[in-house]
Amino acid sequence: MQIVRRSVAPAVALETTLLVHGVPRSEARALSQRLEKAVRDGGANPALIGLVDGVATIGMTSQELDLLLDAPDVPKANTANLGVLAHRKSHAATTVSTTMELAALAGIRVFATGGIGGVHKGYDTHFDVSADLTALARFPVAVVCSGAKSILDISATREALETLGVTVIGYQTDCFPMFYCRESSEPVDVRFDDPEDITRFISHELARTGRGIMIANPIPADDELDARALNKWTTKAFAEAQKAGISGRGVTPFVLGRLHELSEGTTLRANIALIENNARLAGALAAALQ
Ligand code: PSU
Ligand code: MN
Repeated sequence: MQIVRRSVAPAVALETTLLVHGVPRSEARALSQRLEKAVRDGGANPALIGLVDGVATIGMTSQELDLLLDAPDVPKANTANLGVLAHRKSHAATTVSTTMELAALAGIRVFATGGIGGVHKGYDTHFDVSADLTALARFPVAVVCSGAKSILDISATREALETLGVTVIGYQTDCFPMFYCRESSEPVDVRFDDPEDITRFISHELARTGRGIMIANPIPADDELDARALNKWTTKAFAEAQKAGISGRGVTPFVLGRLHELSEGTTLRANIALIENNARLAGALAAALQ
């Protein structure tokens, strides 16, 4: 695989899937700029990761992001299809799983995103488990996120992280957050209140285990959504996905997109607020990790 590495330490990895598939096209450029600024405010350098004409690019330029945003049907790359898309010289947006893989390759130890993929609801009849979970067990990167997306089965996702041996740190919380909501009924493994303490821990732990760590940073209280309204929109979005025959990699982007529409932008605003908050914390952690 051809690799271009332009990241400058201390770097924070950012993913392209949330820009290309997670928000409306019209919002993506502004969001990428906000995230880059938040990482800088935290004291580090952003490194946007994606596949540009088949080249794994760590530290994409805004022109390269434009190529992806202007191209029709950019595929979503997880660990199963990243190599194939590189081989075919395709553009691709990297998910949490492949952003972790490429960040690890470039020696980047901190990554900021919104929410990881996990175990989808109804997995007993329709098995859909994100490659993000196994990536967390494989690549030594600390992923700062707001837990798992509320569209997932949160307790099954929490159990899967446990099975895979992924340490889940709660930043100033005892509770595993649920993306748009600060709390779920699931616990974290350990609570840390001080970013410098997290830095000291992850600096040894990533090296010791060679595995990833999840740092769960709840959505800011002012941006949190009402769980009941969210549930209503989520149920509707999933029913529509099923009716439209959406499956596999298409499910998450479809459901997130419909939530943004059904909620008239409420989930989109919350999504942007939580990612920005994660980018700021990730910036501070990466700066202190040096
Ligand atoms: N966080 C967001 N929006 C997103 C995602 C994360 O705020 O769109 C993306 C990430 O790229 C994550 C992917 O890896 O959703 C999960 O997709 P799947 O469920 O198909 O594994
Ligand atoms: Mn899936």
